Amino acid sequence: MSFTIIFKSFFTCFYVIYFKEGETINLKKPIRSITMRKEIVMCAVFCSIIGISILSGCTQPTSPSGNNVYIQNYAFNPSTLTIKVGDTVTWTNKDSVDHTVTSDTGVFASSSLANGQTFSYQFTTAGTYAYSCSIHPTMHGTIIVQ
Ligand SMILES: [Cu+2]
Repeated sequence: MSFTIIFKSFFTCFYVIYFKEGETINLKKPIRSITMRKEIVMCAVFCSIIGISILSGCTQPTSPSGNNVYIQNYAFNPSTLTIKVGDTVTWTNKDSVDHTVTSDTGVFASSSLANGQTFSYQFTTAGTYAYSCSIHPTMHGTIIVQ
């Protein structure tokens, strides 16, 4: 899907240039004009940037695999994670701002996590553990230990 968008943008642009020049699309035809070549290169770069921007805007954050929680876009992802007794959960801060992983009932508490930093906690008792970020109290997550 990603490459399709970039490819489409590029060829739409390519088509516009050819159309503007009063020619039809013929990819086998050599591009003689240096100005046109420059234009096309610029266009390709521009379209790639646009394509990538659209993509990054459209891409929903994907949930990490295993007993991992990503802290991204001011949210815990997944917000609810179900694990087994004895499992260790690792939180990774993917945001550029600091966050914490703080149990609502005082069971665990991380220090302030900068971008790329992680916090792990092993759950040895079954139950439902609600937690939040102490810096941003609107950020909530739940670990269900079965
Ligand atoms: Cu936070």
